[in-house]
Amino acid sequence: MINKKLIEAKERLAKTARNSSPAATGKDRLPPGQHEVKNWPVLDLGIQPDIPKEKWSLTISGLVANPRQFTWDEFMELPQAELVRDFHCVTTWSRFDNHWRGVEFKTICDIVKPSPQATHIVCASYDDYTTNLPLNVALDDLLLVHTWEGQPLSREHGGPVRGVVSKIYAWKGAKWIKEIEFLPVDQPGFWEVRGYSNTADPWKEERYS
Ligand SMILES: Nc1nc2c(c(=O)[nH]1)N[C@H]1C(S)=C(S)[C@@H](COP(=O)(O)O)O[C@H]1N2
Ligand SMILES: [Mo]
Repeated sequence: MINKKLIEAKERLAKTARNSSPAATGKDRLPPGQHEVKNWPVLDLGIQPDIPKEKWSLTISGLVANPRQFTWDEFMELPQAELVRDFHCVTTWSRFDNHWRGVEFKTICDIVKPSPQATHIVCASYDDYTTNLPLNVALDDLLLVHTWEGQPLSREHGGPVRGVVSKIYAWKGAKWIKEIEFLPVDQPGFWEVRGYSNTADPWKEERYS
C-alpha cells in the first residue's frame, strides 16, 4: 500500500510553500536553499517494490518507430555510460559526485527512434509512480542507472534500474523504472499533479507549482 499520509503531508507542504520566497543563494555548486549531505537518504511512497533482475524489464512505448521491451540481459548489452553527477532532492539535500553506471536515455532513443510528434516522455515505475520530462531535457540529462559507487543499485534506491537526473530535482528520476512512454503532449506525473513544479530547476528553486 502506498503511504497516503506521507503523500498528503507533502502535498500540503507544496501548497503552503509555493508562495514563500526562495532562500538565499548558497555556495557555487550548491543550488539555493540546499545543503550538502554525505549519506544518501531514501525517499519513496511507502513501498519499495522487490523486482529481481530476471523479472525486471523496460518497455518503450508510444510515439516511436520501434517499440521495444528490454530484458535485464538486453539492457546490459546496450552501450554503457559512466557519469559522475550531483543529486539534488527537493527536500533540500544535495549529494555531490555520485558515480553512476547505466544506459543513457539518448542511447535508447537511437534504437527506438522517437517520431517527430513526440515532445515529452512519462517514466512509470513498479510502485505506480510516474514522472514526466520534456524530450530535450531527457536527451540531455536522463541516465538509466543500475550501478552506484561500483555496487549494484540497492532496492531501496530503486534497483535494479532507476532514472537519474542531475540538472533538475531528483523526483524527476523514477526509481524501479518499468516503462518510458513517448507522448505528443506534456502529461504531469505523480508529484507534478500534487503541487510540485513541472520544470523543477534547482538553480531557479522551482520546487512548487
Ligand atoms: N518509483 C519511484 N521513484 C521515485 C520516488 C518514488 O516514490 N517512487 N520518489 C522520488 C523522489 S521524491 C526522490 S527525492 C528520489 C529519491 O531517490 P532516493 O530515495 O534514492 O534518494 O526518487 C524519486 N523517484
Ligand atoms: Mo523528493
